Amino acid sequence: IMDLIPGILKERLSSSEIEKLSKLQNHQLVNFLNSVVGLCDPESVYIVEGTRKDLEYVKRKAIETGEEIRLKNENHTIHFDPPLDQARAREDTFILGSKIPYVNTKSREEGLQEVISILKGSMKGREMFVGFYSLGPIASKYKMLAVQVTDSPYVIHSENMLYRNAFREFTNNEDFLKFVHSKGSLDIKKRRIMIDLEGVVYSVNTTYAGNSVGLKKLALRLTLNKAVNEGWLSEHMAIIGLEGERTHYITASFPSGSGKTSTSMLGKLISDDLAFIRNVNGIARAWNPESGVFGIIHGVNPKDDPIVWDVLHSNDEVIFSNVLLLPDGTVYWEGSGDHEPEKGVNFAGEWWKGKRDGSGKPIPPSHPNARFTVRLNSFKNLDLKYEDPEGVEIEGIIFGVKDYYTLVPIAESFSWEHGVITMGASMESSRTSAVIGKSDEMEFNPMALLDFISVSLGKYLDNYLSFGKRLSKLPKIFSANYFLKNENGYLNSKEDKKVWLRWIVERIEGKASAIRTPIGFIPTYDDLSSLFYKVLSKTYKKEEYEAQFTIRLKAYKEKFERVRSVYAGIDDVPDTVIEIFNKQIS
Ligand code: SAT
Ligand code: MN
Repeated sequence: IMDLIPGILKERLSSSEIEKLSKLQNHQLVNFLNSVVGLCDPESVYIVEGTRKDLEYVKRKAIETGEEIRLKNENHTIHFDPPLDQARAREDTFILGSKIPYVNTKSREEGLQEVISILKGSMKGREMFVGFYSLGPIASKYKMLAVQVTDSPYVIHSENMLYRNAFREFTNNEDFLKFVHSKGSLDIKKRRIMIDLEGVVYSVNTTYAGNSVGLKKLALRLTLNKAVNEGWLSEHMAIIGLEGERTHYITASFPSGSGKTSTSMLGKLISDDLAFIRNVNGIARAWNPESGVFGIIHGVNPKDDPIVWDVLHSNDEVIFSNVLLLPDGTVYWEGSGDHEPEKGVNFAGEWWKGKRDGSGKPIPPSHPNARFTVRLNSFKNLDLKYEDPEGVEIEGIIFGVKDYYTLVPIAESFSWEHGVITMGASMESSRTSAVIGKSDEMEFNPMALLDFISVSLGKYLDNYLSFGKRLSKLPKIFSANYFLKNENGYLNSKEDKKVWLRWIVERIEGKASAIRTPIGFIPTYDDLSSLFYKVLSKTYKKEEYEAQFTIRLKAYKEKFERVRSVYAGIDDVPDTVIEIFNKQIS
């Protein structure tokens, strides 16, 4: 058995690790690991089989290397990313291959050469960890296997919480996705994330999870490509069960930081971020490739987010990242409702009230993209169907944006095509702090996939439209916007989204009526007024309804014209897309 393991790899494995690896008898795996070891030159290799001992070992290493610091609650830790590495690095992330409009690409040869030269010897003196996971329930025939290799115990620790361990599944020599990550020297100038659609992703000189934890958004580029080629959907969507006469499952696509996680806390939780959707016997069924949540912590407070708040204050395992560490071993983040402390330690080092950076800008105590990492089974609203190997039936899809100027709070499309094109493919949203750069500028973000799309938008939409054609029962499509404003500020309070979700349930059950407008169906005042009373015990005034649901026709028209011109400039966009825009605009 040991003869199967080639030279360089074998040198770095202790006998206990050889024993673990030998259980799998997996040539593809061993060859892959051998090539990474040859390239990155770690001192030793640790195989994470997933036993309790392994999980403890990884956590201990995260603390010993200083990547995590233990908090007062001994199941909680804090991790800091470097000051300029607090979010997804859009400019440093490339899909390898030929040019695609709206996708950051690099030629395969050039990209591989570049990243491989940076990875050369990058793990010297360090231990390399190997983790084994499944995207989706282990018992599902649709599961996808993935291996993460990294010199960061924080990355593996996060993955052990966010993904299902699947070590035992690697005995069958099935194909698996490959993720190679190294902290390297953390030199931002040499930060690179190269995505080879053949199934390997390389990431170096970064620790922010959106760039380093391969199975999250790096895998999304691979699975999206696979889905488009195979006729299913791999989406940036939450999956939520809404109570009505029975539970109705919907998916919800929102750009990071515009209400996706908070929406998923209003129902039975299946997923807060990612969804795989397949046609199973004519029905759209969805499941969560993940088993945990890497959520934005900014603004999480006990009144608006009681469920998340409880998880963060429980004795379950939590990794906080880029919040403020206080002298007593607890943490603080902005928007928690707690008093802002005088001093502490944050991503930029020692912190005190009023501290400024080199350019004179105030340094906030916690980063706007500070995060928490927890397991799904810590949430009291978790729906056990999340482990269903066939997923849950999807009856509705929400495309949500953060748009101060145009979109009504909730509307339903006329049809699958109309929804996919004028609601999903037309998404424009205020830029989030989850991406490095200026936030709050409006940007084109179709299906909340701007950063993750790995194929041409034409090909992507073509797949979406034909996916619908093959279903015998079509989910209804809705657009949502929690952020509409007028001169006096927001037109909605945070809790109003509960009413919009209830309207969706009533539409699915055929109970609520609707008004046909040029942009789709909107709720009637009478229905909403009774729902506001039922759901929030609130009186809903006619003036509020009018302010929220008057269609801002000029702004809608301009938006559709902008987006139509985007699609008109892309070669392979299906004719239906432009036709539907033309019809919508006239
Ligand atoms: O930064 S991540 O992409 O991992 C999380 C998110 O923004 O959705
Ligand atoms: Mn996300």
